[in-house]
Amino acid sequence: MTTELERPESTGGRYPSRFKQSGLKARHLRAHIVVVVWAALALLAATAQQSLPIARWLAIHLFLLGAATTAIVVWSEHFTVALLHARRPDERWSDARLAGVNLAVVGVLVGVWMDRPLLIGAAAALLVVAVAAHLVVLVRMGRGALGGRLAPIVDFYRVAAGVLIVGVVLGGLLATGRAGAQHYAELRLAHIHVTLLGWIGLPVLGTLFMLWPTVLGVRMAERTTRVARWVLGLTGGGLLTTVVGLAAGWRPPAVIGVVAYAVGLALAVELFARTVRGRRPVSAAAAWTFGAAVVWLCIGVTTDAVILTIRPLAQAGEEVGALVPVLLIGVVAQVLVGALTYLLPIVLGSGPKERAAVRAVLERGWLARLVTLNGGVALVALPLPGPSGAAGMLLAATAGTVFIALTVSALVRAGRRTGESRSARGPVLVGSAAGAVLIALAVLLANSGGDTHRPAVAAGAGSGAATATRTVDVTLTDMRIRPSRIEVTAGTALKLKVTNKDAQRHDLKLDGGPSTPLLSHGQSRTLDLGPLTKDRTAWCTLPGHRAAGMTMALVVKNATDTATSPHDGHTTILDSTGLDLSADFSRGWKPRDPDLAPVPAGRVHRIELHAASRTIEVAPGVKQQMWTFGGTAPGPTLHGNVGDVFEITLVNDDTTMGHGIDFHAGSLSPDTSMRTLQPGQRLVYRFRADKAGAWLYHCSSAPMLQHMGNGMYGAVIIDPPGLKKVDHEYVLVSSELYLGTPGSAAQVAKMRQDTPDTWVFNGAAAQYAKAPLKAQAGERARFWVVAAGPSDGIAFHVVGTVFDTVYKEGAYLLRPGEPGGSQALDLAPAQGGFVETRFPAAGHYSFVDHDMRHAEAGAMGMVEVSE
Ligand SMILES: [Cu+2]
Repeated sequence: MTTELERPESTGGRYPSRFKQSGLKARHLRAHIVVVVWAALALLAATAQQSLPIARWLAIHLFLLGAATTAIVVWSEHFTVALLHARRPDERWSDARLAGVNLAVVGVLVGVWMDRPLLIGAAAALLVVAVAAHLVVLVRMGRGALGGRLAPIVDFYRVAAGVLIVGVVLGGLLATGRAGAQHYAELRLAHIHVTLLGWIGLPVLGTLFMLWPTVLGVRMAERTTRVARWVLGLTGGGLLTTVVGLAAGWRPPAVIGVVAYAVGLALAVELFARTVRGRRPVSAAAAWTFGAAVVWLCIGVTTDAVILTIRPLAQAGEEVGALVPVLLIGVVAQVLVGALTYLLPIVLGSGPKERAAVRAVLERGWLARLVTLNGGVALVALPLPGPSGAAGMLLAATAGTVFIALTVSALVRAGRRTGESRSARGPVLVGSAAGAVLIALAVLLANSGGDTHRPAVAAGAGSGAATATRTVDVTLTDMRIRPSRIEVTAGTALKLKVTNKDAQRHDLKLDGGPSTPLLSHGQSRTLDLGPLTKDRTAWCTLPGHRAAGMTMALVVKNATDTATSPHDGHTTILDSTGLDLSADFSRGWKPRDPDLAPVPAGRVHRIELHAASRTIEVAPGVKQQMWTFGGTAPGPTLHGNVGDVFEITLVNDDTTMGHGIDFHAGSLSPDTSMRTLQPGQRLVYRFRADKAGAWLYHCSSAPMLQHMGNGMYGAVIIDPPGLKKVDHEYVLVSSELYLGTPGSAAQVAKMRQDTPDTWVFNGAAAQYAKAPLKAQAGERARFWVVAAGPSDGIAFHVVGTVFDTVYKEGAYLLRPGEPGGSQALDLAPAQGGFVETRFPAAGHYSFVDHDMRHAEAGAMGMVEVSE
């Protein structure tokens, strides 16, 4: 028994006959345009990782959920018809299912983008319905159909559809926050395995059983049916075991399942390898592309098994996550490329001549593209330092972009012939696809320009032929340059081999040049200084690093010029001229809203925080560059109940330096969650607020004095259980403020000496004196106070009132009805609490830091109480 697919085209096969029905051809054309548009959007998102929120998530899901899913739904239905000799399912329903899938995908993507849990839930439900309908059709086509010896392949599609439903449910739980905090890491792992190895991996394997010999132009091996059954049993069963193991947080079954999957994969690969003959394949381009994809799948599955074996599940997520781009590009993109290269000519061409023409377009430069793409994947996969990963992505993206462009051009040609193009729809779709590709290309080109690998400029090199030469190893570590002082005799030609051993990036610049580029961890550069005739200094140019002590002196012995005063560098120093607190803030200035917003619905609170520099009016008429979380200093106040989970995505939008974050409200190992993120990096910081209190959060990157002193802090308020409602609930974060260029020597000196220019509530001096809080006589108010420092605490007092409630650092010191009263809430740096009082009558009640140096310099405000 043979199927039409077993007849290679080169032998004059009848396969294309089905596509002669122009309706089917037009539908396939449309479906492929959709695939191309999804793929192009994914490429675009992948290039925008620095600027777009959730860009990495978007790129992965645009590609897998958009492009790959559309392709799998279309082709699995088509192949099922062909393999089972079944009747084609009703066209309109097929279209409806495909539309449902695509609509659902749009809903999921938009829902996650805009953080709308309801939309995510509804879209996920629609996706489940559409995929379930697809599954039903695949199952029903089996009934009464003749079947063939390739019938088991259809089972791959059926199992995959069932698996996608599981994947969507898991993804929905994760995206809407229903997964909870404890099992988040394990469920995410389960989601990744189900979707990548199941929904994508199984149809790919199944299809290859028939497509591989077809592409090679050889007969299918006799034992294909048997092997296919075994492979499905091992991979499907293994996947089920893995997912159950992961979901239950139990490692042994997870490992066993992946190993079973790997054994199944090995069986398939063995069959594929034996199918290869010396003959010239029908499409060498498709054959090599499929071959490469299978190799990456094997590498991915093996690495996955190793990671799950040696890492605790809670920590395996990050490493498995690093595999995702490898599988995405190496396997999924490559299988798509191979399948389209072989199948599109069959779909689009109506005779051998036309087919050959389409194939010629799609195979243009295939060998170069194959090498580029796989070289790129290898660079991404290998644990090489810094820029090689980005270079790999760029290579792979270039190959992908070229293929998309070729596909678009093939589709455009076919569209012209089908007559479909007479309606406006075809050109519009093709046009938008082409536009997306062009934009992707432009972004890629734009992004590829900004590398820092200019060679170090040699100053005076070569002029000291007769002088002694000395090379010194210099390391950058712990915010220090070691050695910090080098002495040489006059005329010595000096070379510095600079190595960065710090987790943060640093560079080394000498006064008057040369300088190294920014060095990542482990990178080194040699600077040739030539013969040294006078003292010189060197430092790290990253903001604040020089002030924190990253300087080095090069001292010439016996030199006539013994001046050792360091140069002043290139930082402009803004001297504090004293603040005029009686002046007005600029027009359009708005005070920071001091009201505590109610606890948002749900037990999981998701916040995306961007670390970025902003210029902010910090005192009447005084603007200052601040380092911020979320564009404000202090950063946004988080509010929750005991037991709530906070999922903070920190994105470092700062282009010049690294930042991290530390939430005092949760307890967890600082090692990974509080690490420094380099520019463009992101981190998901998840903690459960198990204890009530007014907590500080702040930047966790060195030097913390500068990062906090420049504004990177905020408050987390966790209500104690049973907290009574009051008429007004305010949050006041107190801090010092240091004017001047952030990181400059003068500003950092003020921080070190604890001589701030002003003390402030919520980031601006005297702001609530200019814009008083409003209340009515007899109303009850609660003041949450957090002392952010970085160095000074606070004695919070409201003039004209007595506090009847004091809650400090997790406990009540005083409750209403007790005989005592309180006058000030004293907090050391990083402490927090609240006080409550009732305003007895109309009037102007000042609130202050009762350290009068602080109050008079800005730490004061007003509650205006009316009748
Ligand atoms: Cu920072």
